[in-house]
Amino acid sequence: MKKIQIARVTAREILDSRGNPTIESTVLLSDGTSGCAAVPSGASTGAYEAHELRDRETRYGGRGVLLAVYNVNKVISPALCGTDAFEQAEIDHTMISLDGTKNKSKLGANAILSVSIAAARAAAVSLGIPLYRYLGGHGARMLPVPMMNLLNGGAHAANNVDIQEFMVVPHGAEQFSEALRMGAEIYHILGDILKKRGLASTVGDEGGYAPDLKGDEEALDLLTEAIEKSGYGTDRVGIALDVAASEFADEDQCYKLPKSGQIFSGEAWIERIVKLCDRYPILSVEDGVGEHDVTGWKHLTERLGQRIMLVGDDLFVTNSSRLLDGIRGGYANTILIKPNQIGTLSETLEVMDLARENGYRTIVSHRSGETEDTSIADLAVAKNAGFIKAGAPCRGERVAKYNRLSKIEQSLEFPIYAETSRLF
Ligand code: 2PG
Ligand code: MG
Repeated sequence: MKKIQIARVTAREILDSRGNPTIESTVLLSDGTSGCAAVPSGASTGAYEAHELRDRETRYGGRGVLLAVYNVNKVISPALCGTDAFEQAEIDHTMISLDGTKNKSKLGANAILSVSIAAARAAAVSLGIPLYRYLGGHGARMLPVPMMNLLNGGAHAANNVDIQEFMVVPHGAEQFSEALRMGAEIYHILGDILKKRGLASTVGDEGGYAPDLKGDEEALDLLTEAIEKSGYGTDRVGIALDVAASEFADEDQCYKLPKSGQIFSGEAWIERIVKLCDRYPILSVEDGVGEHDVTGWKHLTERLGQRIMLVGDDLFVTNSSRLLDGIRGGYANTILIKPNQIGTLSETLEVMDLARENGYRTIVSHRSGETEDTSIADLAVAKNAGFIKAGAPCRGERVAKYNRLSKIEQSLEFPIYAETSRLF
């Protein structure tokens, strides 16, 4: 059989869902097939994430990505030309060594990841199979439980709410498409409740409503009311929070909420989270404490680790060595998976395997600045991740991921919906 090789890689600057530039790359193979991928961008980024290369000059207020585009066209493309298209590890390692830095700051993690995913897509197209099948083989048939962000706060909305994300989790559905319907119905019921109370029903970066509220409890009351009104009940639909506490944890591990102005000691802050989990049907808390607060993470895990998913986002940044610290230190029990935090597909797959081997759950995640790229949907199915968070069932760049999952579910002969109801 003739070897199929990478013939050329090209990149371009496109716009993301916030109107900021980002990079899209196309990998062309020697058999004439090609694959394309675009990279998202975060607002509440972790300190240990791989480097997103920006031009830092006047265009787009310094956010242009022409340097990253240049790196793909002039540095990565010649280096990958002739590489076997099906050797994803070799493709990724060539780019990692070409970059040579620890955090991919020379070529840019955005440049490298766009090529890494585009190469996998091209290989799948060349074989005539979907991306999830190419990445996950025949064992890939589990649809993830969607965590849908219905109320936006923190760095994602210009309102007075400090917690970044209030999500509904329809884990008691029979199948993914039913979970999607449940989430969308609850979204509209919540919109009606907000309008009736004279609260704003305009949306934030991830498509969730972003009204001014009296506090986090009001957000949780509203969400619980919408779940109850939908008729599905809180035994089939739970709540997940992304506190994004790294945004407001200070060096002494005090928590100073930027919008409400409240200040908590580390201990009082954990007590507050435990109370919220006791009072509301919360099943998952992401970044409940800050990324540097290892003591806080250990306490939180001792208090809640047996009954709540404690998710490390800024804490682990999709990085195997940081996850290993958590496994050895006994903190958190779930990892958020964002490919652009680490910068290649191979490293993303590796950390997902490490999590599974050590009993950590995985949630594949979008970024707050997204594109219409749907590769995270395929990734979630490929690795039987169990969960995906891709925002509200609103805004094209969010629903693109959910619609892709519905399509995958329809095309599978024996799809299964992550059977989490037994776990909660
Ligand atoms: C998060 C993400 C996605 P951002 O904190 O989990 O919801 O936000 O992309 O801004 O880091
Ligand atoms: Mg987060």
